Amino acid sequence: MTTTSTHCPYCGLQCAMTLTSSGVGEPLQVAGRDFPANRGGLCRKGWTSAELLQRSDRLTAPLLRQPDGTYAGIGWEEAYERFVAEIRAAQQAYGRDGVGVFGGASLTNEKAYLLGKFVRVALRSAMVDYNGRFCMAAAAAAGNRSFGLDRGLPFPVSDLDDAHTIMLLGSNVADTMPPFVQHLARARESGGLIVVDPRRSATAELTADASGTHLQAVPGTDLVLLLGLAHVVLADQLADEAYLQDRTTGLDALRPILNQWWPERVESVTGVPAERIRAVAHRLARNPRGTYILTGRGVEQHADGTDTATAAINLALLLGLPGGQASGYGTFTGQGNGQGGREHGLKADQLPGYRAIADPADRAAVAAVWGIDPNDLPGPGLPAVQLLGSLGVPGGVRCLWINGANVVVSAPDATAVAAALDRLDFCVVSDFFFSETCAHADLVLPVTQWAEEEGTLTNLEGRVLRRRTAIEPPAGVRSELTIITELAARLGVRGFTDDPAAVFRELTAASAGGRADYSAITWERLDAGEALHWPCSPGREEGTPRLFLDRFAHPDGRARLIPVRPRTGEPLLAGGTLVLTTGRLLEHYQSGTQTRRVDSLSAAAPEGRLQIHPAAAAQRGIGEADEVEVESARGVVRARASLTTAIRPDTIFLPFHFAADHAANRVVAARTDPIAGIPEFKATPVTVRRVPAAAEPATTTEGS
Ligand SMILES: Nc1nc2c(c(=O)[nH]1)N[C@H]1C(S)=C(S)[C@@H](COP(=O)(O)OP(=O)(O)OC[C@H]3O[C@@H](n4cnc5c(=O)[nH]c(N)nc54)[C@H](O)[C@@H]3O)O[C@H]1N2
Ligand SMILES: Nc1nc2c(c(=O)[nH]1)N[C@H]1C(S)=C(S)[C@@H](COP(=O)(O)OP(=O)(O)OC[C@H]3O[C@@H](n4cnc5c(=O)[nH]c(N)nc54)[C@H](O)[C@@H]3O)O[C@H]1N2
Ligand code: SF4
Ligand SMILES: [Mo]
Repeated sequence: MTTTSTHCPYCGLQCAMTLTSSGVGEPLQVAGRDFPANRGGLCRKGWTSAELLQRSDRLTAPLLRQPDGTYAGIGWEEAYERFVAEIRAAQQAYGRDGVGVFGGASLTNEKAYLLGKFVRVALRSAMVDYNGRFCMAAAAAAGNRSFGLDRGLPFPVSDLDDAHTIMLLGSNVADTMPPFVQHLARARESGGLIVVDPRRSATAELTADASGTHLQAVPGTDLVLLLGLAHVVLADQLADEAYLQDRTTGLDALRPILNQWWPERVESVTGVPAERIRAVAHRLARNPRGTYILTGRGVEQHADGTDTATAAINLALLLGLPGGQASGYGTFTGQGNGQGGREHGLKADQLPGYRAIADPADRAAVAAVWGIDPNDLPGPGLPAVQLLGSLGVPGGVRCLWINGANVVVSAPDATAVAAALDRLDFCVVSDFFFSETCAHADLVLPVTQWAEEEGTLTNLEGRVLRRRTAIEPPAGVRSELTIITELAARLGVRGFTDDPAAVFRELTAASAGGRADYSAITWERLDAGEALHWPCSPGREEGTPRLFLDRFAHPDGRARLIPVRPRTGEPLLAGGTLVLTTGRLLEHYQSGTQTRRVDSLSAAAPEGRLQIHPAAAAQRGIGEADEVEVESARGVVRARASLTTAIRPDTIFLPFHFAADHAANRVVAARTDPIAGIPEFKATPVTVRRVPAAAEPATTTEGS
């Protein structure tokens, strides 16, 4: 028997687990392992994660699409040669930016770093971005703008254990990070759990036990709600004047905006009663020590996501929370390596160490590590949605490598994305299963899974963790580190290695002096179990569990209060439309490539039901379990209805884990936040109608 200590393959909580093998070919046994984030707990996805290692539909050879549309297994040598020939052809015909890469934040730090380096150094293309753009981009942009730095939680998760008041905006941790719920225990008991969600989600339900608060705001109105809370803080003199004086700038520009958002006016927009707004503001101000404000995708995945996250930070600053010993603002990093993925150069505008690709000093620092002239580094490329929009059109990317994303399911306007992939001269997808996106590839490359590889990831609190090999990969699969190194060699570029420890050493060197500085972190220190939160650099070897205690990261050490205003334009609800919001089920992960293949998870949640209020359903003649169509300007999605009073009557909810006719992203538009480029996944105006059973006349289904 061998036991390996590692972490779950899925979300950003990165629960610690052990994998025990009782022999070659035997299934691995999963057990929770003690660790501050999960304290031995795992959710259903973690418990069943090892089932995916031995599935018979695992990809085990490169697949090349044949003229008749079928796929034939080929050798790795042929796969590399073909891919390189296509790269050369596309770059010759269309220039360097004719080739691009779409990455993912499930990749280890080493893979993310090497892939970013490959694009900039071997392809010399600007065109790289990743699915973290769909996820963390708004809160990241807001953190950078307000604090001068973005780390999801700027404090250890376990600090929350002592909190008496926690406001969660648009986060459903009870389903998305179940072991995290234990960190809410004290706030729940103290009546200080405040959840803002248009649904009475499993997390909102946690407010029931000790008179916590659930604010059921209209989707997309969180910015107004936050302005209203901040209004009360100023009007009722609850602000921390000394903190504002010493640690912030910008109040003068913010004040006139806040003055306009008194609670009764906010109620008319958000649907949240004015008295509850006042009560919540007073609760947040009661004792700043022990108070936290946290945001999730529900408030961030909007066309005004950056401004909404900023409004949450403004509120926290007025109360004096950020940079306290036992208080703060934070956001929940979603994917397993959502934090590290955005630090090591997969983002169109960034270089390793969370450096800016447009900054001359940052370019020079990274170019020196890579042994190239800074002038040879490309500039910023296109953010994810725009990158996908550029595929196969004049001036756009013609040859694309997707590595760690299932965009045909997870990107907005999914039908258009599928068509864009089909316009490419050559499309390569690396995955361990034949995802829906693989079906649009010319070449599919099979890669290792988490338990078959060594590496590091950075969890939602900026702590760097070790992923370890528990089992040999099937013959025929390769790590991305090997694939990248082989491709670089064939492109005649040196300086790439597939040894994860060596890549880690290189990335820590490349991060030295950057915002996310890993330069004092070593593989050995991680293996010894040290808790190392970045920045961790010479002179600061113990790492930084809590950021901003003395100063914020702007040159003057102060945080910025930013004058954000509600968006203007068309109201979401007009002429019988409903607002569709989308999100997650406990059982499924993301685009579902993995969890839809786990039998117990698929049995528990075989399909994505449309949550709709009984009143909205009755108006449309929809009954429980009826098949319905949801239609927007972009397309139509099908689902069976699930009638529930847990959702606002003007709002419907669909999970996005399902494919084809059931892919929620067929109706979500590719509308993005102007600052962060994050798509508006959380508010789409739609009409809903019942699909008649085969024998019924179609005319009975008219309605909206
Ligand atoms: N089971 C499971 N867990 C996961 C994942 C998964 O796919 N499945 N993915 C991981 C990843 S990558 C991420 S990013 C996280 C995401 O974790 P969460 O942010 O918790 O997940 P979501 O379900 O996307 O959205 C959270 C809540 O926002 C609410 N919401 C929708 N619109 C609005 C709005 O306009 N305002 C407000 N205030 N709330 C709104 C939804 O009703 C939902 O309950 O989860 C991680 N964990
Ligand atoms: N409507 C709607 N859409 C959304 C969201 C929403 O709330 N609503 N949420 C968005 C968010 S927050 C996110 S994070 C995205 C995520 O969505 P996706 O980008 O689709 O993410 P995944 O499904 O995690 O991963 C995609 C593929 O990568 C593969 N994979 C996993 N690990 C590896 C690896 O190490 N290497 C390689 N090569 N492949 C790997 C998986 O098998 C899977 O097929 O979806 C976004 N889409
Ligand atoms: S909460 Fe996240 S990290 Fe923990 S077991 Fe579940 S999916 Fe894995
Ligand atoms: Mo995410």
